[in-house]
Amino acid sequence: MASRIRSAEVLVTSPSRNFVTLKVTTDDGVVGWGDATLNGRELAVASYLRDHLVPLLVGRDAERIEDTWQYLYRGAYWRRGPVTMAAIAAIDLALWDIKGKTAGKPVYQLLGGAVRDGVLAYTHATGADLPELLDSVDAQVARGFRAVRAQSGVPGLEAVYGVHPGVAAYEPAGRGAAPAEEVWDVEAYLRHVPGVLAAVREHAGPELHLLHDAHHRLTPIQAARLGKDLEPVRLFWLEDATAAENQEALRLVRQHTTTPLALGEVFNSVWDCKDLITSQSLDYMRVCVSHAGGISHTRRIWDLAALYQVKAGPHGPSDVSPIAMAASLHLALATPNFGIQEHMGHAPLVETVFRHDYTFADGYLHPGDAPGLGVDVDEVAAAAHPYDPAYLPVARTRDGAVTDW
Ligand code: EZ4
Ligand code: CO
Repeated sequence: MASRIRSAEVLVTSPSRNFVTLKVTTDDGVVGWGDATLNGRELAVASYLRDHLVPLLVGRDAERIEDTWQYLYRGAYWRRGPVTMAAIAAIDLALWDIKGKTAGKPVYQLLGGAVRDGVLAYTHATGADLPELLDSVDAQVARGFRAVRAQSGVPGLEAVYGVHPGVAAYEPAGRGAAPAEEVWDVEAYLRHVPGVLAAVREHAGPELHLLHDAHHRLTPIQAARLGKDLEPVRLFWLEDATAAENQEALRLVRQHTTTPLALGEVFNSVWDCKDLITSQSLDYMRVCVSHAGGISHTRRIWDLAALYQVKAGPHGPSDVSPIAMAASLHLALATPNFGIQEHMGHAPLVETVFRHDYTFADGYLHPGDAPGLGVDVDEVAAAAHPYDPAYLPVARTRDGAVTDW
């Protein structure tokens, strides 16, 4: 007997930072959870779901995940884009969660089963200066991480992406009705960062996987030079070396450096990824299940990437909720060309709302063996933390012009 979708509800909750969560319930009372969080644009996705997709879901066969995906993607006529694809992703994750719970199996088993024992994860190290960064790297290694992303303050700049402000933990979005504004000086960054990363390598030894995120801030030729400068550091990857709306840009970077390149956290469909993958302009594709149409669409991206020896390196900052993190881990465990999962981690308050089965030990994450995705949402705890506007910062160059943050 087909199980029908009885209801779908959107929860917006802010246990220290904002999340958009979808709860889908079937006729027989099975509940599936999805993540629709889009940092700084949360309510747009909540409305897309509430006002346009939820009414279409009620009464549909909960088992027909791919059919629902095609219906919502093609049926919109207006395809792609972060809002649309995050909304479809939330439904897709919730339906995979339901399928797993109905079958009594963890989702990775439904995806073909594990092809590895654990999911290699990297986390973030951050320091206003070098001594602080080295301490932060040591602390993450002491927690068991075998791969660490290193981000450093830059002399003369008050705020730098990936570097915590004062004593607070780093969180990309800041509270308030409008974005904070930061000053960005690319020359100062390019003068400072190669020496910092060389010192981190020297300190950490040859085995630790070191990563660095340039956050789309360099021109292609600046990115090429940074990649070249960093070759002796043997980075695991240089991330978002340049913006890639124009995909030719990455080809130029590629021609000049053997530093491995990763990109794509802001992409949301296979069409965004296609040229970079087929031209082998990068080594790791960064799309995340919750921003790229869910498990159903992301696995097609990973399959295309496999043909070109490009690996999966999914985005996993604090704005990807534990639901999407769990989904990413199920897919990673079952994907042959998986490379590494970002795992920034969440504040303890987040974990009181989202109780997850996934675990971390000795450098590896595992999604756990609970049926479905393995995440439960405490709705009472969620309701205690209503939406509180927060925005990613805006950056300006020293002359006051808006630039990429
Ligand atoms: O800036 O998720 O690799 N991780 C990142 C993140 C992004 C935020 C944006 O919401 O680049 O920190
Ligand atoms: Co990034």
